[in-house]
Amino acid sequence: EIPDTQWAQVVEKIGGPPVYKQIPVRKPGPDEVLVKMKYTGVCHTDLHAMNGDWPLEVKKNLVGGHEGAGIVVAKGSLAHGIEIGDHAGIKWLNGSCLQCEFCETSDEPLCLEAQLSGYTVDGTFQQYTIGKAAHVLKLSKEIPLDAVAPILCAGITVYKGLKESGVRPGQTVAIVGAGGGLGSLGTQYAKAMGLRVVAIDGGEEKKAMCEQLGAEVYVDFTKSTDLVADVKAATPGGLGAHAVLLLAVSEKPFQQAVEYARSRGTIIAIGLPANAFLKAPVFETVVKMVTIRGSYVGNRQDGVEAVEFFERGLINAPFKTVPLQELPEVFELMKQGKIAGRYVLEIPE
Ligand code: 8ID
Ligand code: ZN
Repeated sequence: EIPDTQWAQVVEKIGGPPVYKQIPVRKPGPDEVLVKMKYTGVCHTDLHAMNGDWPLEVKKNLVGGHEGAGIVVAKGSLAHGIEIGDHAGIKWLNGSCLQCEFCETSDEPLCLEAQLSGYTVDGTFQQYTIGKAAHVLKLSKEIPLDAVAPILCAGITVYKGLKESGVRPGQTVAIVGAGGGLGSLGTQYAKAMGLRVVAIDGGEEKKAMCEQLGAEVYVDFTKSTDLVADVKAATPGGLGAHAVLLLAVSEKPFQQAVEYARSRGTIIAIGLPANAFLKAPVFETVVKMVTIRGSYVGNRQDGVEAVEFFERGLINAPFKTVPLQELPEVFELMKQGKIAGRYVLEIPE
């Protein structure tokens, strides 16, 4: 029995805070499923959405959240490949048209009709979330729903970013923002892929976490007096990083990465600080033959692969669990840059 109303965190005005209140439970359309949420991660994107940081319009009265794991409780007549009772993940990409050139060539995130969980459609900060059947990620019942939640955005995104960078086993990746949600998972995926990690972030708690997760060197951007030199010194031969994953919510690193990238290296922009620009010295970019590219979540198969790494026990990033009611407090800590790893919200029964 699915109730008519449910608890949700609703952003009623730009800047928030979200309001914990009762709202209706929607019925799934023909090509949709209804997932009873058990756990959801809190991504910095949810804070950007609440604050209206980006040049992309946010749904009014938004229920945020886009890394949710739960159980399918209802489905439409055209929802194939997933059944009531299956465990399922809701991702940032809630749906896409499935017939444009991007969808046809496995670039669903680039679909012009893409629907985004917790941004253009209601997301996972509620008891019952709707997703397009073609895009929900079916999860085996052995997978713990709390630990897998952050994989559904953060994990997929960093895994895809590492693939896009073209780095090979044995090479070095500098992870900027390594102590955050994406960064902690990025370090684990990099290790699992046979890469060497230089972690860049601030503070002792994040240092301890990054080292425990397998980073070879931690460079503290709040303490270093010459970050470029410190990062280069941490790479083999002092030549710089083969790849740089930019995950920080700060513009500075986006302008600095070329300086510690190795010649022929690749810089992957993933973090989305508000009103920020990528700026690079033309001279160094040219004579070092550096590649700079963006990477945006992942396609459906990237999701399957990212979860496979997790299922094989290769990904163990720390997370803290608090009830859905405490989302405003989590956002406050996130604003202050005080979260090492990820927060996961437990959804009430
Ligand atoms: O598909 C995508 N491209 C995608 C997917 C998911 C998330 C992009 N994102 C974006 C988010 O919207 C956000 O802008 O990635 C960014 C990081 O998300 P997150 O990991 O969820 O944020 P966090 O947990 O707050 O971690 C950010 C870390 O950056 C560090 C902070 O200390 C924190 O640990 N940091 C900052 I702020 N400035 C830094 C600097 N100058 C820095 N680390 C190193 N150098
Ligand atoms: Zn996210």
